[in-house]
Amino acid sequence: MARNKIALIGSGMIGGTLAHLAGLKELGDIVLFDIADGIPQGKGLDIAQSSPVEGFNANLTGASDYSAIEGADVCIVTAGVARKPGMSRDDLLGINLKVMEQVGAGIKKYAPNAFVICITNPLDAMVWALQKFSGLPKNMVVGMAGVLDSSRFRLFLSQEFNVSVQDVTAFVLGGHGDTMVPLARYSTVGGIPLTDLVKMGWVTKERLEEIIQRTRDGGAEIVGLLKTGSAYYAPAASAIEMAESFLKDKKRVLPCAAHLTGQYGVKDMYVGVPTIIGAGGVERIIEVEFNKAEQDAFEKSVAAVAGLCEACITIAPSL
Ligand code: TXD
Repeated sequence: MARNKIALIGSGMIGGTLAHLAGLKELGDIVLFDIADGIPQGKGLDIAQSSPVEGFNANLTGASDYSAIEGADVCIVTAGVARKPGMSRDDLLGINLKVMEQVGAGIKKYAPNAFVICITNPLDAMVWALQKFSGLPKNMVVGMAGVLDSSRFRLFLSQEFNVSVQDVTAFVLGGHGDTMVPLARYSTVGGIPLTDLVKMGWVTKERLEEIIQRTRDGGAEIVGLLKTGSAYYAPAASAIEMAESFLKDKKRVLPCAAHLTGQYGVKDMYVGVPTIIGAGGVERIIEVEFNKAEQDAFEKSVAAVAGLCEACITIAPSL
């Protein structure tokens, strides 16, 4: 059986880490793409030169021409710019929206059967625009945010309780950003919901609220430390988990920004919800019941995403 082909559109910090992880996990042959000529070629060659030492088999190539992604099974999109001092959110949105238009056209032409994972910020609006620009089936285009946000929540909880990260599950819904909705009722340690752990005296409500806030601010905490960029190891690992579930038809239950057609009362928008990812892309969206507080938080988050989509339509009326 021929190897799968993984196209990484954007070969910056996350793109390079994605290539390294995809190689180490032998997910397939890897094409790094970027407009910055030399970067994808250089990173591809560097990682390929680690393969004899690590003992993995994968061809890694770099390109600045979309024809190189032809026939890709998975495309992971990180192309774009990150916010720099003095830039408004709208500036970032405008620039990255143009990038999504180019990327969408490239995918439509050369990899129309791919499973597409968008990472570029502002995530929920960019994945929505990318699906429209590419014209790919909505179940084959998803955004990565929930796996990362949940992973951050899981880490902080495991540290708080001094238990293995493996035994902590977490549930984070809504848009990626300040309004994300970590759900304590559906997050567990060894199957015990956090709300029960509060009753059992493992953690106070106040302390849990602090951990939830740290999760919401997870991206900003890293930016504050790095100063020159944003997180890339954990975002790359998260997208690889999604790609692997698709390629191996694992049917993992993963929170992703998925296209909603009425679920949770939301239509034609991408918002973070629990999904099942398998060979059919997003095979199912899981709808859970909210209590009043959760519903309010989710609606607030959806409103923030809707605002971003409206800003996109103002810039690109064809959307
Ligand atoms: O949870 C999440 N979704 C995120 C999102 C978590 C962390 C970071 N997140 C966002 O991912 C971040 O705000 C950025 O929008 C993306 C990529 O982050 P990364 O850290 O990898 O950014 P880099 O290092 O700046 O890389 C971006 C690359 C860079 O090499 C540019 O030359 C390239 O994108 N680029 C392009 N490639 C192809 N085509 C076009 N038009 C293009 N424009 C820039």
